[in-house]
Amino acid sequence: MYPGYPKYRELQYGHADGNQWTAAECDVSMRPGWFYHPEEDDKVKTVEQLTDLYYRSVGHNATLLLNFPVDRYGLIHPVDSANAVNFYKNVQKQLADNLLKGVLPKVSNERGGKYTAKAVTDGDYDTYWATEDSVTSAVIEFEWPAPQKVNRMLLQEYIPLGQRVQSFVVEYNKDGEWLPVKLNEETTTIGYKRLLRFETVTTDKLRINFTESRGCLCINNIEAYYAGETHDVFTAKAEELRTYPFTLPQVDEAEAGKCADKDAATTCFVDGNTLLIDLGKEQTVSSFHYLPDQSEYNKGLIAAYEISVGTEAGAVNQVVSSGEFSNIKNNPILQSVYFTPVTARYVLLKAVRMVENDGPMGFAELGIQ
Ligand SMILES: [Ca+2]
Ligand SMILES: [Ca+2]
Repeated sequence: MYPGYPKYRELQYGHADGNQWTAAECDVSMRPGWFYHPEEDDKVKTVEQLTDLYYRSVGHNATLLLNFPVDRYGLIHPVDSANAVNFYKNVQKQLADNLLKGVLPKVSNERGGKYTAKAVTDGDYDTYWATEDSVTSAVIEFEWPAPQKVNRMLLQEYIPLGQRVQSFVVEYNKDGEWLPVKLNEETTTIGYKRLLRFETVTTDKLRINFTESRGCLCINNIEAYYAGETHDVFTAKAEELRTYPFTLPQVDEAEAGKCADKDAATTCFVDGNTLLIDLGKEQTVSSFHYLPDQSEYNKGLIAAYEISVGTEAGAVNQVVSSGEFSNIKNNPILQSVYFTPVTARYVLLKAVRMVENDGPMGFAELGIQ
């Protein structure tokens, strides 16, 4: 790599199999452009926008480079200055009290020697928990003497030894059952530093299930926080809905495409009361997302459901969740169901009860994660 390197797409996305680790840089201006214009004094990035930017850059393994356009006197405008200072204070406040400091975790595998689990909460950058050479998946569990509110996590890999983690799930314990936290971002990579925002949970047990890694795990730091209640939204819009790729084997292909086109205005209608979803290969599955028909008639609304999974098309019978899409008739927004992560290729949705008794089920969008 050198200045003027022409393969700029590689610089943006990198190579998963590359042999060098490079820090990414997130280059942003406080204002709509790179120069000062008085008519943009009311378009300066707000504290909320800057805080969101921090989580999406610094919290995603990158450095944040914030540009301040100076005004015609060579000064930073007071609005820019105040928003930047309050942004800093806001991040400091959200990540003030590390709830995992000194908590001794339990792990499913440990290399031994100095690479023990307590290295992730000792506040020392150069100590890390490692698994044995052949072990590329493991669980680390934290327990508090009393339930805590939590909605942020910070994870770090010991980057001098490379970026390894390929997927993980953060789970909390609710009445003896492990459930994934609700978040609106992928949990695939960690790298130097990853910050996660998720819907507040109150729990005495938190765990991270590292499901896939390119080599044994080397994790040097894990922190958890309660940032207070913020305006972050953990329910995705149709165009932002993340999902594993899938097909609907029992539905006409053109019709099936309408629930996977990221377009809330197109709806796939399916006769009967079951829908089989094929992920093409086995995946770790922990949530089901369903955007109902968004036309003014909201056709084919499902009122009560049962979700099953399986590894063979003919035996999709392990029930992972059942319940009601409450208030779907009056408020047909994206419905999300979270359950204990399970390995499966097929997901079967059964409409146990429809809002209207006749007519097909309607799916504007579907997502499986
Ligand atoms: Ca450490
Ligand atoms: Ca659609």
